[in-house]
Amino acid sequence: MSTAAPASNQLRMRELNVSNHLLDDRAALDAAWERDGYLFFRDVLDQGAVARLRGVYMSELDRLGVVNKDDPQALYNGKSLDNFPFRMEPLVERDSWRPVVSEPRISEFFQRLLDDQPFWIPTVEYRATPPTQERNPSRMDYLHQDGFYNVGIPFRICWIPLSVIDDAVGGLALAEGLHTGPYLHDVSKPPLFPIPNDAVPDGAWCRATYRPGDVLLMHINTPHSGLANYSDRFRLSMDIRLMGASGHTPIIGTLTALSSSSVSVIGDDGRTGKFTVDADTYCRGIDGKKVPLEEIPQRMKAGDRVIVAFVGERSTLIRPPH
Ligand SMILES: O=C(O)CCC(=O)C(=O)O
Ligand SMILES: [Fe+2]
Repeated sequence: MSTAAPASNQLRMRELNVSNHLLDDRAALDAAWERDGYLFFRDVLDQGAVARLRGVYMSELDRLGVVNKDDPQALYNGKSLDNFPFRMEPLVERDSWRPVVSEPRISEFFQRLLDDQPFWIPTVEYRATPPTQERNPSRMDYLHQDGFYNVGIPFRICWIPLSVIDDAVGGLALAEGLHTGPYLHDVSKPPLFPIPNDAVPDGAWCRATYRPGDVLLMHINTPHSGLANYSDRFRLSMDIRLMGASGHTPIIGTLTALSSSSVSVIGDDGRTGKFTVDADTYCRGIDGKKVPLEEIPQRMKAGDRVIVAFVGERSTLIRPPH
C-alpha cells in the first residue's frame, strides 16, 4: 500500500493554519487561539530531542518484533498484534515524557510560547498506532473534547508527531473554531456521553501532513479525533497536556483519603488539599467513564497516584494521571 495514494475522500479537509510567524507576538497568538481553538507550528521542536523520543518508541516496537528498529518509516512487518500494548504501557511505566520536556530547547520553546514556566500535566498518550484494514466511513477513532472529561484543568493539549504523518497515516483532525460553544457531548448518554456524528459541520474539519519537529496545541474544548491509519507503517505521536505554571494548576500527587463527599491529596510539589465531592465531580477511571458518586470510594484508594482539579473548596475532577 502506498502512502502517496489518496487515502480517503474524508481527507479533503482544510489545512491547519500555521502560526510560526506569530511567535513572540502575544496579541496575535491569543487572537489566533481565540478564533481557531488551536495553534500549529512547523519545525519548532528540537529535532534531536524528537528523534530521541522516537528512538524510545522504535526500540519498544522492535522489542515487540513488529518493526525494524532502524527503519525511518516505521514500516509494520505484519507480525501478530495479539499482544500489542495499544496504550504503550511500557513507556507509561518509564515516564518517557519526562526526559523530552526536560530538554532545554524543548522547555525553552514552550516557555517562549506561554510566556510562563511550562507546567506539564502527566496525562500522556504514547501512540504507536498500527495500520488497520477496517474502512469505516467516518475514519474517526473517537471524536471528543478533552475538556468534557477534564473539567477544571485549563490545560492546552500538546500533540507531537514523531514520524511523517500524511493522509494515509491519518493523524489528527480537529474542528476549527468549535471550542467556544457548549460541549458537543451528549449529556443524556452516560457513561461516555459520545458526540453525535453530525455535531461538527464538514467544513470545520482541518488537518495537515505532520512532521517531526511540528507541534499542535489545542484548546481543551476543541473537538478532535485520531484518524484511522490506512498506511503500511506505524503512526507515532505523543500527546501531553500543558499550562502556564502561574495558572490555576491542579494538584498532581498521591491520594490520602477519598469518600463520596470529600477527597484529600498531597501534591508532588508540596501543596495539599481537601475538597468536597458531589454528583457533578467528574471522577473517572482510565477509560474516561464517569464513576457514579456512590462507587467513588471503591474506585481509588489512599496511596494511588491522582490528579485533583478544584474550584474553591470543590473538586471538579479526580482522575488517575494516565
Ligand atoms: O492522536 C490521537 O489519535 C488523538 C489525540 C487526542 O485525542 C489528544 O491529543 O487529545
Ligand atoms: Fe483528545
